[in-house]
Amino acid sequence: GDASVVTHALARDELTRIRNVETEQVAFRKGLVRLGRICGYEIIDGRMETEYTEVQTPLTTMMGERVKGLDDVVIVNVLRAATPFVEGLLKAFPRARQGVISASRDEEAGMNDDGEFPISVDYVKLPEITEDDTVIIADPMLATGSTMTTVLDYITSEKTEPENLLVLAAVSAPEGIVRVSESQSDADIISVAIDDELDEDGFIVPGLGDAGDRAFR
Ligand code: HSX
Repeated sequence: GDASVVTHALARDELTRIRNVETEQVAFRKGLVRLGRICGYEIIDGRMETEYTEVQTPLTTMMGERVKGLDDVVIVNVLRAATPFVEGLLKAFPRARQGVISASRDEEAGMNDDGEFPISVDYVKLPEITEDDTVIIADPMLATGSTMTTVLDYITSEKTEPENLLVLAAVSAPEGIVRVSESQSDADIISVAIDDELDEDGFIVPGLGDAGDRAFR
């Protein structure tokens, strides 16, 4: 898979606002929702096809255009930070089926020598995936990539391979992009920004802090 950034100016605008340490909980959450919606529109614009179809207006008939594949979308919510991000994505994909995976880093254990965290997975509920599906795994942060590679293992162990497998993040670290690309060649990574580095605690720098805490605490 490849890695790309969302180039829409509004995506950069929203991300800059939620990076700001002054942005409090409600504004942070709303910003993540808006960012999710913009990312959804960008996925539609960049990756989905349209088809021409006749439409009857009140005055005449004409050729209109519809987006194909909007009924074949699965959004996977990586609890908990992704919840507002997914709420935004659902505005772009209102008929998407949803999966939920509760996966989190064992922060106590810390990073191992390979820069990886142990991941605990507490709950997994996925809809059936078909070969026509575009599966979007949403998590605002891709740091070491430990969480996402674990989540991807659950998706790729399903019996059917989806047509498109997308990892969507707001902010990624180069380390996480490398880890996901090396372990999951089928997944394309889409991120609003790719930041500089990880600190010794595995936090993205400059980043936006802990997205889950900023949205929910
Ligand atoms: C945060 O850490 C995010 O929401 C992700 O779920 C996770 C990313 O860290 P990593 O596993 O990529 O290091 O809770």
